[in-house]
Amino acid sequence: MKERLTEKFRELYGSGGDIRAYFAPGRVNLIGEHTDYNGGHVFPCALTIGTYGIARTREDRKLRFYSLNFDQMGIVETGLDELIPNEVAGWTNYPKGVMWAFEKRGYKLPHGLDILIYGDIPNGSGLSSSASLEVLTGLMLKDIYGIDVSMTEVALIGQYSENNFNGCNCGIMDQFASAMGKKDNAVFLDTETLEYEYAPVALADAHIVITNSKVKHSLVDSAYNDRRRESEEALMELRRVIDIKTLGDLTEHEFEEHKSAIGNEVCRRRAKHAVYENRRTIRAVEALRNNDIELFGRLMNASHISQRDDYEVSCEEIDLLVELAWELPGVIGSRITGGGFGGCTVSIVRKDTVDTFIQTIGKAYREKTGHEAEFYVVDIGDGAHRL
Ligand code: GAF
Repeated sequence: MKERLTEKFRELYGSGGDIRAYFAPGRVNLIGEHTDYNGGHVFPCALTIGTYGIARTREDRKLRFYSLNFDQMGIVETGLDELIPNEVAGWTNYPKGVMWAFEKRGYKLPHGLDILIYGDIPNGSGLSSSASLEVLTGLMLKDIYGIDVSMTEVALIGQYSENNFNGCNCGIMDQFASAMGKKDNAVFLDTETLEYEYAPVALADAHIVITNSKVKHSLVDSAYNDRRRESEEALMELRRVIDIKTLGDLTEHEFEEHKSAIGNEVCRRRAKHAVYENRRTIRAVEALRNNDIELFGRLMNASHISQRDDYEVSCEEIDLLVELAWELPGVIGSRITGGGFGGCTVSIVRKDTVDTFIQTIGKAYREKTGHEAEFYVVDIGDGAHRL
């Protein structure tokens, strides 16, 4: 891939100079959904698909971007002194946002860049193509300009740019997984303290399978931001009766004891999900460490129900995929993964039933929705790195 992209880079921008190549992965979250902006835990892993970037510095302050995923846009030209979000600029708002965020944090970007991007994460699948592009850009700037910034900070800068430049109030999970992922491991992250541990995902006779619904409902970002606001409203009300910093501080029991302080029924359900999902995630990691994969699967199923009924981030197509999976022998657990409102499910499936899983679900889903689902048997890869 590196050679092919470097050749394309030379074709576009000419040869010579110090041309560098980078990769930042997408992620799949195993459990711990919508907990990362509620002070809870998450358990994602980095994928082997993601975003590739080739870059070379320029002598002036110009920026030139080209994406093989958006050939029709051609070379997009802008400059380091023009870092403002702009609808026409499409995908380039993500790397521009990261550059803006670096400068905001006081890291000077002394000169411009020529950049070529290629991503192999399916569009709109919810497997974090934008977070991987942000982390890729952060790593590129860190390496090319020799900026002394940790990869955790690169993740935080990516999140900051997404929140403040691109208008989605996401948590830290996606950028963190892309920056800090580790081959064959999931990252058990406390999103309040940013303390994390790697947990080996050795499933013996099972695979992680992602099913792409190929559906993405509109208004995803605004619905996501609404969920965040509703959770925060619930937190404010709970704080009047119990001394907590985040919803992640609460046990299920404490929540049940104090939930009547939340006046609005919808906000109460949002908070319930955040509290219970956090506890499920902690239990699920413990189950994995004890090789109790059946319990891990049951917690995944409960996570789905909670997102469907209390957090309301699922949709018909995703519920169908999950319910079809639950009916099949050999499926240990299945749930919606990522931000929601379409995108993907994640399932743990016994190796000898993976083919049946793909055929049976693919066929039933096609018959009922007219959509062609896609399936990926997951390899867990490393976090962002130079190639
Ligand atoms: C999206 C967000 F970007 C993450 O921060 C996280 O909140 C996730 O949805 C839901 O768990 O991927």
